[in-house]
Amino acid sequence: MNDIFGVLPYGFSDFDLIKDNLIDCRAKARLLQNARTVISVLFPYYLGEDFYEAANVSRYAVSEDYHIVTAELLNAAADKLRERFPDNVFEVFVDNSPLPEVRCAVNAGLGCLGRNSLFINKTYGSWVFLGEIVTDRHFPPTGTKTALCSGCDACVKACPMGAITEHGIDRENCLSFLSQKKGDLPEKIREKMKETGCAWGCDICQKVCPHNAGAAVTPIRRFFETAAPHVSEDVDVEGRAFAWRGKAVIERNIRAIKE
Ligand code: B12
Ligand code: SF4
Ligand code: SF4
Repeated sequence: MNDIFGVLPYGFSDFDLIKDNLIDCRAKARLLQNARTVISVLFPYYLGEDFYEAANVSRYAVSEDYHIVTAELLNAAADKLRERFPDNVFEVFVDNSPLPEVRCAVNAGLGCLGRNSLFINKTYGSWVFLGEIVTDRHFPPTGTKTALCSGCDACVKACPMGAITEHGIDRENCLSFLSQKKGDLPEKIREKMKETGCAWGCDICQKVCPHNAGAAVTPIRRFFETAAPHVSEDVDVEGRAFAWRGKAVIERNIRAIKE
């Protein structure tokens, strides 16, 4: 399979393990009725600290929109799988999908679940995007046990919104969620954003995580080539992770962190 996924870490898990945890969304209709295996693929995106010195958006939004990059890589892999296994179906998913992606990657043995609700890999830390190929073909599972982070609570203590609770993320209170909301933001949220200096998303619960110390940089060259860490109000949103919300939202946030 290395000829299919190249240097990207990947693993297999039984679809049955997540069939009761599917997320309700439109893409659910694309799920195969007789799905057997989820192939989880990791897309590391860490560029190294120097790249983020002038950043005013979250690290995941620094390079070209990951939905575009990962979908291209996953579709190319799915095409190769279709050639090799012509009797089977291979369906690509990323982010906006019925698959609980963190759980899938943990099930495939690729890493552990963080208290910050994110997936953490030994080499790349939590600086990875997750994508999947679902198929009706059986592949032997590569994970056998559920794994949790060291539970140091650094993320819980560092979260400026107190959004990491015993029951997971209080998403309505998470700055990442709030930065994507349309309309006016309450003054206290604008102030929090200004304190963090981040106009899109939030990285605090990842920056403090000891599993991210010494994370390896991405082998995906395109993330380096397209890196634009500092975003100004006249940014061209085309091809950026914040484009789907429209220009007004990122403009509003940039004003908020400058106020
Ligand atoms: C909705 C969403 C958000 C929401 C809510 C996030 C949340 N944690 O609830 C908001 C907008 C806040 C958000 C923010 C971010 N997100 Co987001 N988000 C999603 C999305 C689309 C769905 C998540 C979801 O609803 N899952 C279902 C609910 C039920 O999950 P849950 O409550 O967390 O519980 C799950 C796990 O805890 C796990 N679990 C619980 N108990 C146990 C026990 C065991 C033993 C195991 C194995 C698992 C397990 O299983 C549960 C079900 O999946 C996923 C993509 C996807 N399809 O999965 C991306 C995703 C999770 N997001 C991603 C990213 C990058 C982010 C941000 C880091 C972006 C940023 N820098 O601002 C932040 C991080 C905030 C945070 N600390 O979570 C990546 C995470 C990559 C990674 N390494 O984990 C994903 C996977 C997208 C992708 N394709 O790469 N996100
Ligand atoms: S992304 Fe930011 S606001 Fe959201 S849980 Fe993590 S530290 Fe808290
Ligand atoms: S900071 Fe600590 S508790 Fe939070 S995800 Fe990382 S190891 Fe787990």
